[in-house]
Amino acid sequence: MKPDTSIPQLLEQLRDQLRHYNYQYYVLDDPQVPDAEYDRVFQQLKALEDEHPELITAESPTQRVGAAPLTAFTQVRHEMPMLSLDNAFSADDMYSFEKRLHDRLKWIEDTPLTFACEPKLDGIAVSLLYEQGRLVRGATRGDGSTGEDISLNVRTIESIPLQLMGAGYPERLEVRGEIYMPRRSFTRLNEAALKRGDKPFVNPRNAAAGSLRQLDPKITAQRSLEMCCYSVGVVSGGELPDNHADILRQLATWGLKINAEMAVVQGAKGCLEYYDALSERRNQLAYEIDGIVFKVNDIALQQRLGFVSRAPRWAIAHKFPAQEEITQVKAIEFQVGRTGAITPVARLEPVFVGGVTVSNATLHNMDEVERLDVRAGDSVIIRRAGDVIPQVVSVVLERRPADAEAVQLPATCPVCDAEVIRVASEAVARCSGGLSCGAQRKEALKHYVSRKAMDIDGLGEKLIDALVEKELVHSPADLYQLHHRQLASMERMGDKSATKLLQSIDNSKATELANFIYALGIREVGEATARTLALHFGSLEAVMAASEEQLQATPDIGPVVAQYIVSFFHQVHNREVIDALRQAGVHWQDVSLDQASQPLLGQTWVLTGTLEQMPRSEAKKQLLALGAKVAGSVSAKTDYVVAGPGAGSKLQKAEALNIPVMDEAELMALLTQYNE
Ligand code: JCF
Repeated sequence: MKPDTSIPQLLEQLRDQLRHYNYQYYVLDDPQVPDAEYDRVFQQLKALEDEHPELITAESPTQRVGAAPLTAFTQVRHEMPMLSLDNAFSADDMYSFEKRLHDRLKWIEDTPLTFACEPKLDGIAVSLLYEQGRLVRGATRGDGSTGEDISLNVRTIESIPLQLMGAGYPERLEVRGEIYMPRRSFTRLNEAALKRGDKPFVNPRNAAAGSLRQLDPKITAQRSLEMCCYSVGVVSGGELPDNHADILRQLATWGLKINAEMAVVQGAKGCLEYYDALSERRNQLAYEIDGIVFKVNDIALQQRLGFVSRAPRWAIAHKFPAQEEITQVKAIEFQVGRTGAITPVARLEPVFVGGVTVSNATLHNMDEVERLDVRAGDSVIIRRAGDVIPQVVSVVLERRPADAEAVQLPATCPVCDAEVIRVASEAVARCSGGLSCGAQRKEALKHYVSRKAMDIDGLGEKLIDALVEKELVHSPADLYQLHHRQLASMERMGDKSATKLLQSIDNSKATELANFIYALGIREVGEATARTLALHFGSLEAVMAASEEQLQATPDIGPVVAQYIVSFFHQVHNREVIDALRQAGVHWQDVSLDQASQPLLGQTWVLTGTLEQMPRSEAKKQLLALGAKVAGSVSAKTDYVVAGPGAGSKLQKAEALNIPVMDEAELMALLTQYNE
């Protein structure tokens, strides 16, 4: 401490520094110092405040959490009502909106109106009141006139400044915006809830609402909420710019978070272009949005336009197609997969949701059916967000028919009548019929012909179903015995397509060991494991002869998979099918030992961040020696990313592309294993 710095001054310096770091991190999404630096300054401030408790202020960054739980929320009357928005659902609605504005304003200029646009966040509308730059109150919108005082909860949200930055803010300033939960935080929260056996939140909006409605601010503090500001309410003792976009930019200079996608466009045409561009990126945003808000940018024009009932005439929300819809469950059926897994599926009254018509939704397993307590006849909420498969999120219990019965796992397979077995430790129930079960045979065949397996073109699902049902095909080996006449007589098959199909069945005879192993459909043996087996053992005979111990000695194969492999080859039926396939002419080249010593052949790796146990060049050399390619940037072609401390954009990209990431310890373990 410099001798001329007083304690109060030093305290304020530390607080300002923390506010600045916080602003960079939470508002700009652009941290400039490591977390450790923030923690250091925070601890320094905390220690100094502990020595001088009389100098603690409510705006100190140390004061965000720690308040005692409330017993109830108090009501807050909004000085200016918090409005809702009119909706538009089509381009036509947007042109009508523009026309209404032109008519009312008697707009005769030949330039279109200017609009401010931003994504409409799916969260909870709140009001923040700043007096002399200090946050004095946070309130929910409630019914627009009266909300609840959630001051203690909003104070825990790091993107909400307790003290405005800079200068020039009005003496009283009410800022309005949306508190929301970013997708990542939502996923993390629900994963944790499921792990504890708690009920997950249905969507990020409910999670945000539930987190804000906590009487104990310590719970809110753990929920990673954010706030984005979109307008002002009460403003006194100061001036703001004369247009909406500049007002928001002004708020940003005071440390308030505004939406990074905010833009200014001309006319309904410009609005629609913005809408289309953002629709494309909707699923890549860090948060969920349900549309775009367009506002007449000029505040003087907004004032001339005024309000109708509860909504401003000068704004509109152009909604995206809904991602949640309500529909009815017609039935709950059980499907049998390739490995016998019995999956409950909800057959739905078709419903348009998330841009497609959905008529089925998987219920995953009986645990999920029990968790949801979903029954035939129920009204359910279906959600299809992004490209994710449709989910049943909840049952609307008040609409349940009186006679709806709870779903039971069938005792026998719905296809082959064999016993259904549910291992206590597993969520999945299985048909014990094996390949005597028609459903498993069909699925095994579909897998066998699939592109990454034997790649037989022209053998679609329907045709396989028909071939199995007509008993023309029992096992993959039967495919190679099919005659032109049999194929041509199948529904929707002609002379030509039969010839083509026979040709591609014939072509599939020349294959590779890894493809063949994968095509066998051994439980848990995917493409990568099949390749590992091929490269490590070199021949099918060697794989078939391998013990569980030998299998486990190869990378990526644990005790469970090893057991599946051994038991697969142990079954007489499977050995017979393999023999028959080879008899029919299916063949491949064994993998030479040279290649076998290159288990990473064909894989692309990326190293990023700092490695501490060996120089990056050495790690690269070893990976190359094992047959991998080592690339400098992450792309969809990357197989693995090794990330050390300080990894940045490459790691982010890998996560975005769902590429497996390992740390240095995992890499070392892998290298050791291969080099033994
Ligand atoms: O992001 C939102 N949910 C959002 C809601 C954005 C806005 O600009 C809004 C709003 C509700 C009312 N503007 C108004 C006037």
